[in-house]
Amino acid sequence: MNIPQTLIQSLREARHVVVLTGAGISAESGVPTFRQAQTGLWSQYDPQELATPEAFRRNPRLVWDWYSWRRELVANALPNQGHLALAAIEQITPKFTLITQNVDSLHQRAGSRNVLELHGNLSRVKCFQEDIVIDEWRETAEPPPRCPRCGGLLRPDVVWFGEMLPARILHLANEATRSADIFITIGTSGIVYPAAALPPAAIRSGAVGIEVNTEETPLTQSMAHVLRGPSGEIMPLLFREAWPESDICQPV
Ligand code: BV8
Repeated sequence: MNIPQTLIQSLREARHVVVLTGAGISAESGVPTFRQAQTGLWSQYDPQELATPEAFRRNPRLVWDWYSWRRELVANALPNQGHLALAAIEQITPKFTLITQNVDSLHQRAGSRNVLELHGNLSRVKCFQEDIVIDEWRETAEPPPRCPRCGGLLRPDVVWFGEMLPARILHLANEATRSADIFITIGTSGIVYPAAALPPAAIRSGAVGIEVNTEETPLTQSMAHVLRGPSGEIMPLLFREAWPESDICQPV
């Protein structure tokens, strides 16, 4: 792929690089995206149907088991070159903010530090009644397990459709978006809000917009640069062209 020199120059000179990632950056780690048909047991379900409080109230066991299957899948996945390149860019640029819609911890496992998780994290569990994170619970014969404090059902600490995003995280994401010199969207279909409103907001504030995606999205038209292809190949290439003297560390 030929990366425009103007893009490379903007990246090297940027004071604040902001990145928004979606499920596409984890695809090359073997973690299915929301748009890919779900594999096997889950192929009959639409993620947008399962990732809701209504689905959990209707069938807590089914939703809990879906997240347990995803937790297992993610635990066996490794960060790929796309995640690692972002961790390397964070080390080199004066200021770097990584905003992710993903709940799989792969950015943190790749070494990224300043990560804003808009939609929570699969590895955390909270009480459905009290809305507080629970660190320890007893497994029960009939999942989901119960809150040791109030006996309510436990649920994954992720943001479901129809639920508000964590206010502080969203505030920090909006603040970073407004001050970005460069805003790179990677592996997101750009249709879920309020996350999808961030790239256009950055461009309106004067950022250079870059999209890294295997397909066109509703965000494509507004971008200054579109790098069409898999992020696991494009991001290391971008890093090496901008900082040929530096290296991308391997996962710890
Ligand atoms: C909210 C966590 C205020 C859970 C997720 C009606 C009622 C209620 C709300 C709404 C409504 N209408 C609209 C809304 C707002 C709604 C929304 O936006 N709906 C959409 C469908 C229109 N949003 C919400 O509900 C949000 N909350 O608005 O609260 C409110 C409250 C009440 C009432 C009104 C408003 C909460 C949204 C968060 C939902 N939780 N995840 C979990 O993980 O289980 S969303 C989930 O799907 C992801 O986190 C992500 O955000 C979203 C889309 O997934 P992507 O990451 O983009 O992945 P996707 O599969 O879609 O695309 C992958 C992309 O990668 C593709 O483009 C593909 O081409 C590309 N790709 C693939 N491989 C590669 C690649 N790119 C590069 N390299 C590769 N190798």
